Amino acid sequence: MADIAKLADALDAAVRDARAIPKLTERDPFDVATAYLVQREVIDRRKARGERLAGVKMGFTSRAKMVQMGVDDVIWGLLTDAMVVESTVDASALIHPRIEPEIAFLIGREVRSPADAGAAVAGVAVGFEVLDSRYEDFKFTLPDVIADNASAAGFGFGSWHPPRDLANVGLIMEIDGRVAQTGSSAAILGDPWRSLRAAARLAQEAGIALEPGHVVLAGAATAAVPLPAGAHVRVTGAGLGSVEVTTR
Ligand code: OOG
Repeated sequence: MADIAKLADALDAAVRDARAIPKLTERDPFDVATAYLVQREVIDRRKARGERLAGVKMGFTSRAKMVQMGVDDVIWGLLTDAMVVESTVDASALIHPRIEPEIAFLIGREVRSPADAGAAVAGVAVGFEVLDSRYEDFKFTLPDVIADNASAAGFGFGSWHPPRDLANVGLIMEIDGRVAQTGSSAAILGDPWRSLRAAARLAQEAGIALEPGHVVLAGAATAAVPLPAGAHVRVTGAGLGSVEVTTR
């Protein structure tokens, strides 16, 4: 039987020391259900240190990401307020950060069921996610990446817009003025609203309440790119404006 506390300790220490660790399944294989228990335990530790749940993120909702990372199932992770990026990211506090464009949803009232999730959304925005796998070489199996909270390290979003059709929003991610990735929100499960409903379903199954003020990241529309120190990144979504971040 996997030792949840021990696995959570290893991941928690990797975040705090900004040091990569070997894949946890290498020594001690575990399944997806166990991986989610580890994820929960890691977040519980962060909460015990004063962090609050700020939302959830969906992962591997696009082909580009599945192919990039060699996995084939949708996953999710938990976001805390300490992961919110206002305008700068300290890359030196991370292991090997990457960034990817996102569509974000702002929850306006408690989500009672997956079917109710759309009506509970108060706003939509273009966003980004900073990923930082705690594993060596950014390589993992599905249970490893789930235990590692879906590589979540930080996230940001532009200004909120009224809920709208998001089936084909053009997304551009520029790094230092050069286009690094382009894509369409259609890459996110065909429509990011589908990803929102999937998040609501997973939250319900996990007994986690999606509450007013929480943010749901629908998942990247493109592959992620390395995020070096001293970079300036801008992600623009057609009709949604843009969001910028610099690294130091
Ligand atoms: C895991 C996180 C995947 C996405 O948007 O697909 C993800 C990773 O690639 O490290 O967040």
